[in-house]
This record gives sequence, C-alpha cells and structure tokens, in this order.
Amino acid sequence: MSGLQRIPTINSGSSHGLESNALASSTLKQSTCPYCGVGCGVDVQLSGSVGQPQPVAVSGTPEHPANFGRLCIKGSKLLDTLEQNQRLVTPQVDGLDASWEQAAHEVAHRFSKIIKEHGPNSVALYVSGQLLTEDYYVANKLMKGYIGSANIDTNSRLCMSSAVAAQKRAFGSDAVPCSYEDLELSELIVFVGSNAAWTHPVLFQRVERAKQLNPGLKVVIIDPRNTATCELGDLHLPIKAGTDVALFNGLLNYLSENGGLDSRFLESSVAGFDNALKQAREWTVERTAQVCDLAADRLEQFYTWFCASQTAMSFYSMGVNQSSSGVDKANSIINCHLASGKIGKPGSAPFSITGQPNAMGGREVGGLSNLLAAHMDIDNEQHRDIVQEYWNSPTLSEQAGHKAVELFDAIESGEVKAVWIMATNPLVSMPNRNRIERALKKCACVVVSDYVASNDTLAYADIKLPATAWSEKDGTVTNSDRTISRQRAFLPALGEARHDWKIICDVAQRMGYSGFDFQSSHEVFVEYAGLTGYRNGRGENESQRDLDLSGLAQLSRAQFDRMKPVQWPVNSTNPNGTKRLFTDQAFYTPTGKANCIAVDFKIPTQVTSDAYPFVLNSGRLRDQWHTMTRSGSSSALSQHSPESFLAIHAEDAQALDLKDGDLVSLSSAVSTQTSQQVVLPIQIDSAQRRGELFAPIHWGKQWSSSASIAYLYSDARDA
Ligand SMILES: Nc1nc2c(c(=O)[nH]1)N[C@H]1C(S)=C(S)[C@@H](COP(=O)(O)OP(=O)(O)OC[C@H]3O[C@@H](n4cnc5c(=O)[nH]c(N)nc54)[C@H](O)[C@@H]3O)O[C@H]1N2
Ligand SMILES: Nc1nc2c(c(=O)[nH]1)N[C@H]1C(S)=C(S)[C@@H](COP(=O)(O)OP(=O)(O)OC[C@H]3O[C@@H](n4cnc5c(=O)[nH]c(N)nc54)[C@H](O)[C@@H]3O)O[C@H]1N2
Ligand code: SF4
Ligand SMILES: [Mo]
Repeated sequence: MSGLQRIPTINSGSSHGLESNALASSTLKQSTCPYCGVGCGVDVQLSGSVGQPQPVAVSGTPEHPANFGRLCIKGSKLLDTLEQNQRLVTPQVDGLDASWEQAAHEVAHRFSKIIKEHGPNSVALYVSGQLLTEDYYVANKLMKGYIGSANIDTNSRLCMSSAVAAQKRAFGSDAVPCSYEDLELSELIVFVGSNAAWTHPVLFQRVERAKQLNPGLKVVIIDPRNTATCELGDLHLPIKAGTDVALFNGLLNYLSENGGLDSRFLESSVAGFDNALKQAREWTVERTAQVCDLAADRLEQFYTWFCASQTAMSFYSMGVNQSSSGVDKANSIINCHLASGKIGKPGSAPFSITGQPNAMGGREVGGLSNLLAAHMDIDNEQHRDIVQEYWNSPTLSEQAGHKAVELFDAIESGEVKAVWIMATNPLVSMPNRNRIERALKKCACVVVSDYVASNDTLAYADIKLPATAWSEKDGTVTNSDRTISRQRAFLPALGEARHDWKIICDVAQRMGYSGFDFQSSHEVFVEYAGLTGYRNGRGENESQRDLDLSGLAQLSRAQFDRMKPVQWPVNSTNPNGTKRLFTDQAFYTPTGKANCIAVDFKIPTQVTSDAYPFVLNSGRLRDQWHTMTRSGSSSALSQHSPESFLAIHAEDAQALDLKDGDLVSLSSAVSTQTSQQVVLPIQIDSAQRRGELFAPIHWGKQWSSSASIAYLYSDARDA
C-alpha cells in the first residue's frame, strides 16, 4: 500500500449539549491535550467545509473531570503548534524519499535478517509515553509476542518507573489509589519533588482554588529549590537533594511516637510495618533535620501537620523518581500513608503524578521491558500463559529485556544491532549523550518514527517514518488518575504521515506475523480491553488484576467515538469506572495486605568532589515541552524563557566572580572536558541552595549549539 492515507474527518460526535451554543457552520471535536499527564479535555472548534475543516479555537472541555474547562498556557496555545512546514511527510530510506511500500519492507527486511542471524534479542524498540495506548499496545505485542524478545523499553523509564516499582512493592500492583478530586477534599497537600505550578498547572490551579475555598487547607513543598509552586505553600522545606528517604523515615518515626498511627488499619491491612519502623527509629527530628539540612522546627512543623490531619495527599514527581534511590524514596512516602491510614479514603493518598500524556497508558499495555501487557508480569508463568493464550501468538518472551540505559549499552556493545525509536528524542533526553551518540553511530539499523522532519535523534536514522501528529491522531490516553480519554483527529493526516499503530502493523505483517490486521484504533482498543478482563478473577486458572477494562471490551465503533472519560477499573462491578482504589482496604498482594517496606537512607550514587564541586539539578520551564519539537515553534511559548541558562545562588556566583549573563563552560566526570559541549549563560537566582545549580532540560543541538545538558549526566540510576 502506498500513497496518501487520509483520515476521515467526520465529526465523531460529542454526546453533551454543546450543540445549543455551537454555530451552525462550525463543529466541535473533543480531544485530550498532548502535553502533560493531567490529561485535560480540549474542545477544538472547527469551521469550513467538511472536507477542509479549519481549527479556529481551542478551549478546555467544560465537563472533563481533569480540568472542568480550564487549560494552562501550553494547552491554550495548542493551535499555534500545529506547525505544518517542520513536518516529516514522506518515509525516507538511507537518505532518499521512499514509498511506504519500500520503507515498511526495508524495516521488516532489515529486522528479520538481523533476527535470523543473531536471534530475537539483537533487535529492540525504544518507545514513549507520548504514544497512544493503541500504538503502544501493538508495539509491545509485536516485540514480546511475535519477535519474542522483551527488548522494548520507553522514555517512561527516565520518568516514573521508580513510582511503578514502588507501587508494585507496596500494593502488589501499579495502581494509583486516588482521583484528582481528592486534592480538593484534603486538609494537607504535600508536593514532593514537584514543581506542579509549571509542570501540572491545571492541577495546581485546582489546589489553589481549593485553598481559597478552604483556608484551613495546608500546602507543604519539599524541594531543594524555591520554585513557583512554593508561592502557594504554607511551608517550604528546601531539602538537601537526595535525602528524601531520611525525611520520610523521620516522619514515620514521628507518627509512631506521637499517636499518628492507625493501629486498626495496620493490623487488618498492612504487612511489614514493624520492620519499616525499626529502620526508621533512628530518624529523630534532630538527626533528620541535620541530614536533610533543614531547620528542625520547620521540619517538625510539617511532621505535626501530617500527624494531626485526618487526610493528606503526597503529590510526588521527578524530585522523587529520578534518583539512585527513587524506588525507596517513593516507598518511604507510601509507608507514611499506610501507617497513618491515609489511603483508600477521600482526600488521602500517596499520589505519583505522571509526566507525559500517556505514561499511564504505556505502563498499562506493558511498555516497560520487565512487564507484560495489561498489568501482568513477565516473570509470572501464569501471566505469560494468559497473554500468549489471548494473543494466540507464536511465542512470548520469558525474560525481561533491557531497560533504557542498558539498552543503549547493548547497542554500543553490538549486542543489539537494530533499534526502532518512536516518539522520543533520546539524544537530548537520555543521560550521557556522548554514549548515546556512540551507540547510534555504531548501530547497523536505526529506525525513527517521528512527526517532525528533524531533531537530534533523526540525524542518526537510517530509516525515517512519518507519523501523524496530535491533531491527526485517534485513540486513547490514560492520565495520572487512571482516567482514559479519547484523542480525536480533527485534521487529515499530513502528506503521507501514518498512525504509529498502523506503521507497526504494516511492518509486522511484512515480517510475516498474523495478529496485526487491525483496521482502526477502535479495533486495537477493544482487543486490549478484552485482554485486561481475560482470566482476570479469583477462580482457578485466573489471576486477579487491578487493571480491568472488560466493561469497554464490547464497545462498537460508534460507542468508542462517543466514549466519555472514565477511570479504570471499568467492569461489571464498576460499570461507570472507579474513582478510588483500596476503599475496601484490600490490596493486590497474595495476602490482600499492603506492604510497608523497610527503607534505608543511602546517599546518592553521584557525589560532589574537589574537581566537580557542584550538583546539577535539571527540570522544566513553564512554557516549553521536553526537547521543544512541539512547543519550540510557538513564539508565544518562547517568550517566557527565550534561551537556556544556568541558575546559580548569588553567593556561589560571587565566589566564582560570575555575573548575570556571563557564559560558563560546564563539565562533569562523563563529559568530554576539553570540548565546549555545554556552554550556558549564568542566571543569578538564589532560589537554588548553595552548591546546587539548575538548568532546563529542553535545549538540544537543534535549538542551540551548546546547551544539551545530557552530555553532563552520568547514567547512575536505581536498578
Ligand atoms: N511545562 C512543562 N510541563 C511538563 C513537562 C515539560 O516538559 N514542560 N514535562 C512533563 C513530564 S514528562 C514530567 S515527568 C513532569 C515533571 O514534573 P516535575 O517533577 O514537577 O518537573 P521538574 O521541573 O523536573 O521538577 C522536579 C522538582 O524536583 C526538585 N528536586 C530535585 N532533586 C530533588 C530531591 O532530591 N528531592 C526533592 N524533594 N526534590 C528534588 C527540583 O528542584 C524540581 O523543582 O512534568 C510534565 N509537565
Ligand atoms: N537531565 C534530564 N533529562 C531528562 C529529564 C530531566 O528531568 N532531566 N526528564 C526525563 C523525562 S521525565 C522525560 S519524560 C523525557 C522526555 O524526553 P523525550 O521523550 O525525548 O522528549 P520529547 O521532546 O517529548 O520527544 C518526543 C519526540 O517524539 C515526537 N513525537 C511526539 N508525539 C509523537 C507521536 O505521537 N508519534 C511519533 N512517532 N512521534 C511523536 C516529538 O516530535 C519528539 O521528537 O526526558 C527525560 N530526560
Ligand atoms: S495542565 Fe497539562 S494537560 Fe492540562 S492544558 Fe496544561 S499541559 Fe495540557
Ligand atoms: Mo516525564
């Protein structure tokens, strides 16, 4: 099949009463914002003829449970970023334009040849939380069920895999217990390692409003930097980077000594508490304050509030997850919620917030190399049997594949000889960029699916495959509180761009595999929903899983098109979805009890030295998205921070005789110290702690010759 593939643009029909105020000549499409994990509903107003619709306005969907009509600046500027002339519109093979027929054949042929000569583990997929669930599902099916290798990992490894591992340890499943609404029902909201004011703005606005409605609501921010989020805080704890386990062990100890435990809940529903407490015992307020470099009275203030409040939400993000002890950090937070019974009830939960629009959907379909689809595990024989039986697939990988960092190691070592990268830009986002460059240079076959014509990773591609962009994509995403929403296409595919799921199916079929004859995202979705319910229960031959969408497995195409946002599980017990998990105090472990995990504070793997005296913290700016392929082309979004910078405390700047705007060259133990790879202008900003620097993650080579901070980071990580 070659040539243009057009997506029908008939209105998929919103089922609410918007018709009343819609103009006769215009139609409305409801979709979901493609930026952050809040997952806001967006209404796109179209005018013009049915064949040539023009988007004219975008606004928040009034009835979407994530945003109730609100949008942040990135969402409200979505139409500015529908840039058409930066797009990849034709497949390319070895630098030449190609037909889809040729391109799909080449990918299939090169992958098949390498597999034949070197086995299934010699190829890999590196995918992304920006794919739709349907894209992700078929990618995972191809790799684990047909190629027979689990070498599929995702940029979510850099993002929330610590939270996944922690939730699995504590709850027996990767389950986010709460609903956004809980943020409005709580007495205490703790932001840990999150700059939500910039990174999850609509949720932050909901908290802002909740505080106006209830001045008794307390907000605490635990972050080494004094960020925009701190403006809402009753208390900011400028913690020394990397010491969160100490802080939450200290809280656990405080709860036990000050009547903050929920003994009944601990007795009936929690295992491992005694051991966890034993580990936490040494963390007195004084000792904790010293290790975390905090004022003891301020730390105790936080402990008192948490201990005294009936409800609390701990909203945690990259300051927790991206750490050599990321999983322990998350479990130390969850421990405190379990110990005080602040879970499974309104206004209370440890809440891992996801970054990307579909990081949750990706983990649901098994996008990580150690998972299987539908929240099943690769190291569980029964789970493997369920998945293989449902797919009726020729094989199913029995062992976990390489995780992101190891995957690029394996490419560099030559063990992996072909990689297909989809919807992520690892040259900019993976640590230790020199190593990623070496690996991709060496790799015999690099395939990249993207919708932009150029980015730092496409520069290494042998085969470039043009994917549809947000306005053209059609399928589902799952946000941070388990709400599944529809993304709906409102423009036809540009040029020869194709949907990611379709591209994967085209290649799979050319590799000779059955099981990929899907005709629409709807067909993929119902197959996936069916798998979540398949042999899911307590009976013999069954295994009980939290993720159950069996209530959606029979959706017709028309029902799928009209589907409203719904929180999983959706099944016969909960046909309209499920707001909160664990309200029955039953968890997904073999005993039904949650696990408190004994966690030990460890100093970060990377520490400062005489040669490298500064800690480099990195994160996001309000108006840019990741490596800027989406947001970089909007002039409105570039006003807030037009260039990259290195933020430094005034006293550190003074000691180095640096002033605002001075250019500094940065090096680390892994960067090439002689080259001027990273040069940034100084921004004096005492929101950093002394000895800690901050740089934004967004700029790669495409946007600036020397602002790619990925050169500086080693690949230290939590195994
Ligand atoms: N505008 C914008 N929004 C985004 C994104 C974007 O690119 N742009 N990306 C999305 C994605 S994928 C993600 S993952 C989320 C990330 O959302 P956030 O995690 O809120 O984003 P960061 O800016 O990385 O902020 C992490 C915070 O952790 C702090 N921190 C660093 N080290 C520590 C530590 O040891 N302990 C503690 N307690 N805090 C620490 C940092 O100072 C920083 O303020 O944002 C999402 N939203
Ligand atoms: N130093 C440092 N590094 C970090 C982080 C940090 O805090 N500090 N954060 C990490 C985190 S949490 C994350 S999530 C990553 C993000 O890092 P990346 O995933 O590398 O960043 P993006 O710019 O979002 O890259 C997405 C790419 O896919 C394309 N794309 C978008 N949508 C689609 C689609 O639907 N289909 C296809 N085929 N292509 C698409 C875009 O054009 C873009 O080129 O960065 C990580 N790296
Ligand atoms: S909060 Fe996130 S999902 Fe909502 S409009 Fe802003 S970027 Fe989009
Ligand atoms: Mo992320």
